[in-house]
Amino acid sequence: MARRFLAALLAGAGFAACAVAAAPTVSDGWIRALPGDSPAGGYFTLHNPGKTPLLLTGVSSPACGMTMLHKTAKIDGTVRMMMVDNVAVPAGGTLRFQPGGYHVMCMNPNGLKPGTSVKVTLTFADGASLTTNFAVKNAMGQ
Ligand SMILES: [Cu+2]
Repeated sequence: MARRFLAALLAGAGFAACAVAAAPTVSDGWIRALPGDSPAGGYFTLHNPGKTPLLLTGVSSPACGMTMLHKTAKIDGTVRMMMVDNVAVPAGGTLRFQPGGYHVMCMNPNGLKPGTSVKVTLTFADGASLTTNFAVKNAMGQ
């Protein structure tokens, strides 16, 4: 009886491992801490190994208070930041959130200390989420 239960458990674990293999990954996450209470930009590389597009719908961190997904773009010759509801990563694609492009805006930073790291959670349209550590860097990005 116990052996049978174990076999079922292992089969379940194998299935879970397969599902994880196609899960999105985040790398090179960092946040630019600015002096005072200035909003801080968050940057990272998001890879979608799946066979369908991945839709990022939100990013949150206890160190950010409110957050927004932003895109920096030139409109009528002026560089502006626009709020976006979501960001799509094509199947098998990689999207870099970087200065001058897509980024996360950390609106109410608290306790962002260069040299430390903070937990950041990405949420997707299918309800999945991914928590990872972002390095806190100074205004120079160091
Ligand atoms: Cu912004």
